[in-house]
Amino acid sequence: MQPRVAVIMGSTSDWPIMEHAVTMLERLGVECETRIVSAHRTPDLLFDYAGEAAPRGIEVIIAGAGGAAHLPGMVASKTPLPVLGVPVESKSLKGIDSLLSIAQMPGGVAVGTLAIGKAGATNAGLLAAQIIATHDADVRRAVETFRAEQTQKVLDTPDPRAQ
Ligand code: RP5
Repeated sequence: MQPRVAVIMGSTSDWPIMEHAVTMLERLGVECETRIVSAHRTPDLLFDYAGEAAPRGIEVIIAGAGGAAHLPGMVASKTPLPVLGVPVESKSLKGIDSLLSIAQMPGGVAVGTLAIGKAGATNAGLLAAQIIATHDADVRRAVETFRAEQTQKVLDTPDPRAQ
């Protein structure tokens, strides 16, 4: 199957967070590919990968990185595709550095910045599916079903002591 979403990250150390984006995409039936692409360690690969993503049929790029998290912004500078940035928690600054590095883009080059860590990766997968759902009825139904089930789960267990 042709992957529609690329889930990329700066290091294998980002995978325990970024796998939550993949889990959500799989749950919603959206094909994705995963790659290590580092802004600092493999800059030429970054440029090639970002430039070739749209011609290969990728529709959304999710990019996760920590610390001096330049990957999402640099990818966005080389592609017209929507780029969703996931700040990965760093050891020294708990991901605040990652968040600010990803969010503070100059006007004219957009990165949609998610929350730090697992929730951000999960929501990047969900948001990528919602972007695709604007022109794909199957993915739209999958998103609607996921949301309805999530709502019902909360309504079914109103007492926290019963969980
Ligand atoms: C960033 O540096 C990566 O995205 C990762 O979050 C961070 C640390 O990388 P490693 O030293 O663990 O490979 O580029």
